[in-house]
Amino acid sequence: MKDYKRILVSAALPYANGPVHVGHLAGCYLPADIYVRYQRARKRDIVFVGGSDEHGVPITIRAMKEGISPQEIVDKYHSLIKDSFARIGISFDVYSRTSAAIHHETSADFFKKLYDDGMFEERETEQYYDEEKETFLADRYITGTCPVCQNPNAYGDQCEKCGSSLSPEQLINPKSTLSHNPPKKRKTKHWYFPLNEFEPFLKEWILEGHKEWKNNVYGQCKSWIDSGLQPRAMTRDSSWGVKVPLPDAEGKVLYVWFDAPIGYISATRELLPDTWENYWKREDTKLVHFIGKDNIVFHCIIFPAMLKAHGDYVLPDNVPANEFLNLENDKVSTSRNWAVWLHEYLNDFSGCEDVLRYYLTTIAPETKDSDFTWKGFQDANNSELVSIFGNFVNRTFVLMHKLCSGKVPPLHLEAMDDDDRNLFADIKRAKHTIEELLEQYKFRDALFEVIDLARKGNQYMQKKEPWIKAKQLTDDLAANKPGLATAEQLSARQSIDNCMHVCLQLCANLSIFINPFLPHTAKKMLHMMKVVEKMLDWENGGKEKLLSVGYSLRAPELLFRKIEDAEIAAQLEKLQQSKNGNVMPADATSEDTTPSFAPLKEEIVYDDFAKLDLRIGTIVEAVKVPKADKLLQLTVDMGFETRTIVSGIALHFSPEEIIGKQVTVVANLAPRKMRGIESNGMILMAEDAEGKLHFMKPENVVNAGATVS
Ligand code: B3M
Ligand code: ZN
Repeated sequence: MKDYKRILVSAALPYANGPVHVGHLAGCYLPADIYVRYQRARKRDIVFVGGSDEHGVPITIRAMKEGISPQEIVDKYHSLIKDSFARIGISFDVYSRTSAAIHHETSADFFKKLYDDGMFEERETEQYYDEEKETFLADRYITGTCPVCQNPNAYGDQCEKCGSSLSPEQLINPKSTLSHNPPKKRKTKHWYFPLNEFEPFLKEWILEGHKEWKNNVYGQCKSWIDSGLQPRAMTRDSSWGVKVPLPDAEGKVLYVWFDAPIGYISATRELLPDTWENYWKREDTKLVHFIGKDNIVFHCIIFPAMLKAHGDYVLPDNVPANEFLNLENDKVSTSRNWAVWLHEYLNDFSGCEDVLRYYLTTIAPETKDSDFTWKGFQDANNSELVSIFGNFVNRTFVLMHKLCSGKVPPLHLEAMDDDDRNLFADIKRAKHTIEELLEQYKFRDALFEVIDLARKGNQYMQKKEPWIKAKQLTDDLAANKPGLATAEQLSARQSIDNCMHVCLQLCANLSIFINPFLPHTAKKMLHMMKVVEKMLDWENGGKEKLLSVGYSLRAPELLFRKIEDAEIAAQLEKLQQSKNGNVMPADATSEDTTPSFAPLKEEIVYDDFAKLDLRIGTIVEAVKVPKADKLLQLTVDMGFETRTIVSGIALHFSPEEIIGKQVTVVANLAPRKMRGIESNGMILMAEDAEGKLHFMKPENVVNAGATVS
């Protein structure tokens, strides 16, 4: 391992076109924060940079749709995101933004340097243009009929129906999704970065030099490199972004993935105007990028190639990217509002910041996709945080006040037994294990070690039962038994003292170990122990004498509260409303969307399937449900009867356009009241990658009431 003098940590810059959700948090912000807090506690020279990504097509489109300027969009979300990060305790040293002047300057200079070095190739190509909206169109913003399967809603890059990958030229009757007019071809000039020329370097540097990177990261890099690298355009036609710093570049801006990673450099400059170069240009800096898996290619291939081309900068030592976090067995979808938004969580569970940090770390998608469930969240809180960690700390403090008048009792060396010594040894061992795991970016396992140590504390106390010994002493006193062996009483007293002493030193150690993960909790513990923050220095971990004998401590305060079933039910209900079509206005799609698929639900047997009664019905009437903009009240002819079904599709279809359509109905679903209307059944829909809904209907018209099996 290299001997590094300083560490620079970055966390991906979130697009400022929507709030952040728990998937983002688990994917990169929490692991980055845990790593940084741990390194800070070790007194390492470390800087943690972040900021909002405020350029790119999704932001301009969003602004156009809302009829406001891109700046207004990013202002709104930048503050919201920054504030949410602060509240959950992501301890950035600087949280900047790519619309900042310093970033425009930094990224334009970077581009100019590469340009002056003759790095770019200028190419003229023809691209689709929307004349009404006066903008070039990214492939995704053109739709038309698929030449392969005739699907009328294929995208310019892919047909979601037959899976063919397409280019806009192949679409029949292409239309702009912005104006719905046919787009026109226009000549345009762009600057291409010759990624292909960096292939030998990347092969050597990653495939040979970084075999220690996580399997998912290394694997993705390898498959990219193996499939051959192409020159990539590093500029776009747009009025929103960093202007291309060349005289003949009117209307051109830097490609968002060119300037965004440079945002890490700009943020460091903003924080340390005089010394930022130490962190970027000295070989003894360890640069670590925390990101989600959809950003791997940009951080492991494109940005390093840019840094290499520039020549002055260090390259990342590691990019510990995480996989995705799903939600209640379904992929997170911002357009469908299938997400747990961080700012909403913080409002709904005020004071429970660390509970989310805890749960997300225990289910972190470190090696494969994982699943957030509200039940899992509740269990993690109630049966781990409350019952193990909180319980141990609370019992220790309560008993210390009851049995030792609130003061740290002495440790009677002559009365120490194996249990006492073993627990001290466990503390020391845990420290080393946690350290090793954190250095290897294994946050989930490291947190497990901390909880396990608290569990050992509980077992120790349970075995020692100081309360029984205390009762013995009081009983003796009350009975005023003369002639009782004093030695026994002395031994009872010593056993109580030793147990409470050891437990208190364990509490102090636990506060040090839990601090990187649950900083709010560590702070509460400091307060209870009446010690200063300095005690949390990592080097104090493993010590046996953190709290001095005779020192009086504060009364206990509960670290965690129980989370009630009703709170969980309320969250599930909120999510369910999204299923019913409560679509989030934020179109928080990223520019380079990799299609991802919902994970398979758990296996069922035929009998489970056979319980479903699926029927074909015909919609005969449809009206909007008053005061519920997502709901339509449908009257469906089921052949054997006519039913009312409430469906959350009002944002996708107008009542007129669906009358007469055949649909598939779950006919034996128990009735449910929605907005006071009883809904008898459910209409099946398919959802495409853009979150658009499609009816599931028979290929040819069949009689209403026909069974589906
Ligand atoms: N904004 C994409 C994303 O949020 C992008 C990351 C930039 S990191 C330099 O997933
Ligand atoms: Zn197709």
